[in-house]
Amino acid sequence: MTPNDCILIGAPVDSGKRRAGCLMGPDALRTAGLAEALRELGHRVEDLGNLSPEPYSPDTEEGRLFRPNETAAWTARLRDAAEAAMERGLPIFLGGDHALSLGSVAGVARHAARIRRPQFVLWLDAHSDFHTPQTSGSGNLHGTPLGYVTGRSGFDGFAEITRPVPQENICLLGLRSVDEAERAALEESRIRRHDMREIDERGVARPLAEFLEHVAAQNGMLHVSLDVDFLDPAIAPAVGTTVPGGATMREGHLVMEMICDSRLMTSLDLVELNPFLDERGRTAHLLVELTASAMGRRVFDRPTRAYA
Ligand code: 5AB
Ligand code: MN
Ligand code: MN
Ligand code: MN
Repeated sequence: MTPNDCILIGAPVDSGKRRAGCLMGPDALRTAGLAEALRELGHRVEDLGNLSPEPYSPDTEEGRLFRPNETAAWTARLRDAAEAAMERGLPIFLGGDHALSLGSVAGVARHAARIRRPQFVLWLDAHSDFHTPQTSGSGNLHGTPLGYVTGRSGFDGFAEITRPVPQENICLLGLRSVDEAERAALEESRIRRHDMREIDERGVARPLAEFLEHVAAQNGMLHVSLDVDFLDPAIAPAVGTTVPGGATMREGHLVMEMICDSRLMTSLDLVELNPFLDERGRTAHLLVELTASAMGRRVFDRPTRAYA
């Protein structure tokens, strides 16, 4: 793989849901050897350390939404950090809960618009995260990033989305927990979606290959957002929102290896790791291994990439 300038951006966002602990994620990923694994693959690595949110008025904890001011402040900071990092290399956002993707995706989409290339998003997650603050039943904003970046309304107090990601440029893979309001909105949308049943029937490679070919055909930028709960909780226990029946170890690696072969990935989120719930660091280590697969670790080079 051609060496990349990897820019590690610690984003200890913990305001996207009520169960605390994701703020320890960036340091767990560092401790598990993320930078070393990337350097071993020949990449240059710069670690920007941990960001903090822009100044904000403290949340009152009284409303239906959980900590909207804090998440809006993170969104503004991360959007600018993402846009700036895209100028210099391949940003890897070390989460932090999935609310960080309101900012990371908004920022990379702005960069793509500026250089006049289409932005695509691959969402690896048990959940569809397509709520708006109004449709969310929990009030937890980690369930809303795709609603925000596609330009759905209702995100009062959040930076305005000037470059929405087109629905047809988004692919959800791994779904097995979708709320009724999300299902209705998804069915009216052009978002591509593949649930675990489809993965059982067709394997993970075919739906993913279809999407990657679509991205390549349009010379797109590809943001990959990896939520720990994409993986089965038996192999990745360190997450607050476990849903049984997730991707296996090999399905996870295959996805990342195919992303690597496609050479399309231009930015990456590693989100929802809650080290407080981990078992001897195994989930953090798995995320490092998966990132290595996406960034060039392999046994043999493959002569072909046909998954039809
Ligand atoms: B995650 C749920 N849909 O809105 C909600 O982990 C779960 O970033 C959201 O995918 C899960 O609270 C958000 C029930
Ligand atoms: Mn999830
Ligand atoms: Mn998620
Ligand atoms: Mn989760």
